Amino acid sequence: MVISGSLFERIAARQSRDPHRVILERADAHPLTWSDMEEATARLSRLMSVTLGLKPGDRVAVRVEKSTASLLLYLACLRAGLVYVPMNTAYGRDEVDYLIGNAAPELVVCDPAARNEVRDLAIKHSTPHVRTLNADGKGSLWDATEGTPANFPTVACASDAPAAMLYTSGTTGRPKGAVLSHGNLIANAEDLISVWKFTADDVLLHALPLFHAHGLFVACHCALLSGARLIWHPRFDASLVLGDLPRATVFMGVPTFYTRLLADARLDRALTGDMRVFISGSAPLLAETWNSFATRTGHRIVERYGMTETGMNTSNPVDGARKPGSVGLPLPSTELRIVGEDGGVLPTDQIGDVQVRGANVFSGYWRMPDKTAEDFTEDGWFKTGDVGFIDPDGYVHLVGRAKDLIISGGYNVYPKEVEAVIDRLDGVVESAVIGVPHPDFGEAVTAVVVRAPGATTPDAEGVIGAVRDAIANYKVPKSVHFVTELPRNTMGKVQKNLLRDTYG
Ligand code: MLC
Ligand code: AMP
Repeated sequence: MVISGSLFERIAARQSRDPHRVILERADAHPLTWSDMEEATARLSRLMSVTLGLKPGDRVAVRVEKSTASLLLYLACLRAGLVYVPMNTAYGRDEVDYLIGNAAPELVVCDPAARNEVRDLAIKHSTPHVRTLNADGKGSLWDATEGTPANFPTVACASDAPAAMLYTSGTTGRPKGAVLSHGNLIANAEDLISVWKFTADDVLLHALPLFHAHGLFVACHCALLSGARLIWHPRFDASLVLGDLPRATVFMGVPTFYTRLLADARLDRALTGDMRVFISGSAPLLAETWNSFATRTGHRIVERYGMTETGMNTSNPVDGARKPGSVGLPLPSTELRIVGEDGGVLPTDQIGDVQVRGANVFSGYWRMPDKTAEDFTEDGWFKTGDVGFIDPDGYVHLVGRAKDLIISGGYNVYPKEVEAVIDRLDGVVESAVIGVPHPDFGEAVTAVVVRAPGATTPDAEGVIGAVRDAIANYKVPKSVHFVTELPRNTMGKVQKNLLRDTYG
C-alpha cells in the first residue's frame, strides 16, 4: 500500500495490523479498539468535510475538556486534512477572542457551557460553524455524527501539509500560531519511539492535558504509532495515577507530576516494579527530584527537552547513561548547536544560545512572516530562546532562558501578558512579573507592583482578582509585592534578576 505524508494514514497502517485489539482504556466507559476509532473518526471527518463543507487546510479551533472524544476529534482532523488548533481550557474570554480572530477557523468546538460566549466570538470573527463537545464526549458535534455513514477516504497529503497549529506566547506581542506539518509530527514521533524503545507491549499511562505538545503529540503519537496501549486519565490526579501504575509500563509527565507522586507515601519500588520507563519534560527537572525518585523507586527518570515549535529535540537515553540535570542527547533527526553572541558556534562546555534544525522543526508562525524570519538564522536554524551548553559526552544542559518566560507546572507564562493586565489598573504606575522557585509548580508567578504616590489600592487581592478576571488561572500571581520603584540598569531596563534575588 502506498501511503501519503498523512500522519493519520501512518497511524492507520500501524493499527490495522490488529484492529480489534484494545488500544485505549478508560475508567468510566468501555475500552476502544482501533476499529472503534476508525469508525468514529470516519463519522467525524465526514461530518466536518461533507456536511459542514470544510476543505483541507481549514482550521478547527477546539476548546474542550480532555476526553476520548477530543482525541478522536484530533484524529478526525488529521484524517480530513484539517488543521487542529487546540486551546487551553483555562483560557479566558480575551484569550479565546484573540485566538479565534487570529486562527480564522471554519469551525470552533467548545464545551456546551461556553457555547453562547463562543458563538458571540464566532459571529464577531465570521466563523461559520460552532459545535459543542463536553467532558463525556456528548454535545452537538457528536450528536450530528449519529446516522452519518462510517466511511471516509482519508485525505492524502504531502508531508509538509499543516496538521496542527499550537499557540505559544511571545516575549513581546501576542501569541503566535506555530504550524506543525504532518511530516514534522511523524519524524519526531519516529525518533521518540526508537529512542524510548516503544513497542506494542507498552502501556502508556496518559494523564497530561491534550491541548499542548506534550500530551497531544509526544504521548499520543508514541502510543498510536507503536501500537502501545493507552490508559486514559482525564487529568493528573496523583492518587489515581498511583492506582494505575502497576498496570502501566511508561509514564510521561511534567516535573510537578513527579514532585506530587513523591509527596505520596505509597510511591515505592513494589508499585513501580513493572514500569519500564518514566519520562519528564516541559520544564526543568531538579536533580533533587531525580535523585529522590531514583531512591524511592529505583527508576532513573528520562528527561527530555522540547518546545511547541520544534517538538522534542533531545532526550536522555533509555539504554545508556541518564544524567540528572541534563536533557540528554540530540534526537536522531535533530541537529543542535550552541552559539555565542556573534552567532559563531561555541565549543564544548561553553554556554550560549541553543539552536536546532531538523525534520521536527516547524516551518513558521501562522501569518507572521516577519516573526518567523526573526526566529530562524539565514542557514535555517531555529533560535529556541533557551541557553545551555553541550558537555564532552555530547549531553545538552540547559542553564536558563534568554526569553522572558516563566514555566509554572509545565505551563508557559509570559510576564508581559500579566504585566499588561496589572498596568491597566487604576493606581498602578508599573509592574514587573517574575518567576520564583516554588515547591509544587517549579516556578511561581510573582508580581512586583509600583503604585502611584499616596495610592493604597489596588492591594494584593485587587491585583490577583483583576488578573484572574482577565486571563487563564495558572497565570494569576501566587504573590504580590509593592515597591516604590523598580530596579533598573543604566539602559532603563528592569533588573528582574535583582527582583528574583529579593523575592525568590
Ligand atoms: C493549576 N494551577 C496552576 C497550575 N495548574 N497554577 C500554576 N501553575 C499551574 N501549572 C492553579 C489553578 O489556577 C487553581 O488555582 C489551582 O492551581 C488548582 O487548579 P487545578 O486545575 O485543580 O490544578 P491541578 O489539576 O492540580 O493542575 C496542576 C497540574 C496542571 C500540574 C496537574 O497544571 C498540569 O496538568 N500541567 C501540565 C502542563 C503541560 O502539559 N505542559 C506541557 C506543555 S508542552 P485557583 O487559585 O483558581 O484555585 C511543552 C513542550 C514540551 O512545554 O517540552 O513538552
Ligand atoms: P512551550 O513553548 O510550551 O513549548 O515550552 C517550551 C520551553 O519549555 C522550552 O523552550 C524550554 O524553555 C522549556 N523546556 C522544555 N523541556 C524542558 C526541560 N526538560 N528542561 C528545561 N526546560 C524545558
